[in-house]
Amino acid sequence: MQSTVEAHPFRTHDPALEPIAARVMAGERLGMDDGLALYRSTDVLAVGWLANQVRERMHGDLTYFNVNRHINPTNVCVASCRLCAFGRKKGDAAGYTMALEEAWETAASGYSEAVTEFHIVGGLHPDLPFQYFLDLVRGLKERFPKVHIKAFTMVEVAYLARRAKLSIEETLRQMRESGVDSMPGGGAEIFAPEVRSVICDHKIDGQEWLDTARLAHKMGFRSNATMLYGHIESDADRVDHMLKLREVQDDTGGFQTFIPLAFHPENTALDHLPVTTGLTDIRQIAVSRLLLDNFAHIKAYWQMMTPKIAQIALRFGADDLDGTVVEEKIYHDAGATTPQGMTRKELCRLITEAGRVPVERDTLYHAVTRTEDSFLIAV
Ligand code: V47
Repeated sequence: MQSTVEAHPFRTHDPALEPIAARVMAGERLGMDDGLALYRSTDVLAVGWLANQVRERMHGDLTYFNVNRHINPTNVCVASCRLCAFGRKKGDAAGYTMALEEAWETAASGYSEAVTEFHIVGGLHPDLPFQYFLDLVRGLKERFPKVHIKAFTMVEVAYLARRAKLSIEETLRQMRESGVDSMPGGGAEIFAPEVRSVICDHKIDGQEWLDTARLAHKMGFRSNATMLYGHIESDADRVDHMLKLREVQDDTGGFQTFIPLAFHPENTALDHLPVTTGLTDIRQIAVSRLLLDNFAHIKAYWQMMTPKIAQIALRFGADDLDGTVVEEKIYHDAGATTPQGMTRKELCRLITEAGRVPVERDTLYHAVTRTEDSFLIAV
């Protein structure tokens, strides 16, 4: 893809950005101090301009989206994370756990376009055996053999391994055998221990999350990576989080896309915190694109940042939009007012009106070609 760098010389009123810009243009790697300068710069448009250069160098105008469906089999969770409005203690009247038939019906329901991906995550249930999750996935594969199953965060994998008294490797092996194709990026939150101990003290620590991802990649799984920002973390914690992901990526190449997730405080134990602003969200997209030079994709999760901000993010470094989703629970329990799902047509409109070219992809970023009848859901 032709670079537009020469045609548009970089201009900024922030001298701290000049040396960073020179390195970005030369394709050199940025570090902690650069990350801090990007967060602290008063010239957010210049930061976005630089991220857009990298985005266009990598993908031109191409913007990826997929037709997926989220399935959350249970919200019962032992973790009680302060960041979370979704989880419920066992015995809570608002807790739910889907019977297997119900989960399979959910997969088939509520959408007229053929999904290419099921995204499955849920609470850390104290009683559900590992076999339930294996049966859930196996049943989905039997009913929807062509649909890619992206299931279980590194946190769930580690929890299921502990409960089943299996090694992480054996747990991943059995997951693969049952039909899990790749893993979503959730549960990473912020790796810094002093932040993690406040927002999600019962989850695996950051190092275990990274080690589990590394092992999964070495076994041939692809996964995504996330970062939860906009709560009590510092700029340095965010940069540190992304540099740790970059280090694993140097080793494995297994991460597909990075998804910064803005904290939604409503109905959580941290509901005194303010919500992030639009500028914080698009700056985060830009800094992600600039620091994560070995990640092919940066995803704007419209459920979290609203379709309007997600559209702007496509000019600040993002090249990837998640997805039709159909029924989102985690953000909506935390007060999100965005729609629960979006059609393929609406996603294409968002992308085209941002001056970009929509490409429907599958989970592994192969372009999807549709025929008329492929819009009917396979049951
Ligand atoms: O891990 C939970 C976050 C994540 C809140 O891999 C919250 O393609 C904000 O990981 N406010 C789950 N965030 C969602 C997730 C995800 C989403 C879209 C695509 C992919 C992918 C992964 O949501 C959790 C946590 O970081 N979260 N509660 C909250 N109140």
